[in-house]
Amino acid sequence: MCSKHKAQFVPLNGVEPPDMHTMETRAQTFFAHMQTRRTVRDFSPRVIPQKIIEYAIRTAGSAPSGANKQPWCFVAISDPALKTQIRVEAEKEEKIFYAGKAGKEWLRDLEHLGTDEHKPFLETAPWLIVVFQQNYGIDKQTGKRTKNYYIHESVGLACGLLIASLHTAGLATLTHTPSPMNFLRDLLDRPKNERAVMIVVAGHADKNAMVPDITRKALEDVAIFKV
Ligand code: IYR
Repeated sequence: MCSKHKAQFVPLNGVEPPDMHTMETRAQTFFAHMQTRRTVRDFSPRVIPQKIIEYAIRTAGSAPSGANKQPWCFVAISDPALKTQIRVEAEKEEKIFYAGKAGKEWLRDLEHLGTDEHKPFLETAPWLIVVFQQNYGIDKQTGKRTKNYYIHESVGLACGLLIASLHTAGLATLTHTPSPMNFLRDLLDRPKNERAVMIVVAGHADKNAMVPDITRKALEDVAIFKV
């Protein structure tokens, strides 16, 4: 290692890779598990312990990020009054969106999902996790702006892990993106360097929950192997 770089290294975790058969079984098992994840819009009010949400956020925080800046903040809300405020503000925006702001093509593309401006799940679901991206950092000592890199990519990866963790815990999730969602920064007292990117709604699905009949693209439609 070149001595002018201030890199400090520690040994990798020391976990032995599994044999090929175990590897394939694990990959297949994880695939089958993730295939059962669906975006859910009908939630049960059943309470979910905060501990589950904490683990999911810690898992999200294990995502790779540009220069390891970890440019994210997760605000987890179970407070009913705050959830109501979020619903009221989100529905104001959604009303405008569905009344025409989205444009004809976008609204037509959403028809098969059955969505509209009503967002009862924002009050019904036990947890709303608002994910913020940090457009720049703030040095704790000097208070000066610091740079973040690949912010969208990093936060997107963290959201993927957040959803995978919640799904693995046995919870239903919804990635909700009221547009625009500037109101969330003010409502949740977040600083100017942060911008809300999505609300991850989490809880148990309602026992009568319905989901749209959609399929996932086949491997051959999304993957190209050059071997
Ligand atoms: N934010 C709106 C609209 C919406 C947009 C997309 I792209 C979706 O995949 C689903 C919904 C809403 O939440 O209803």
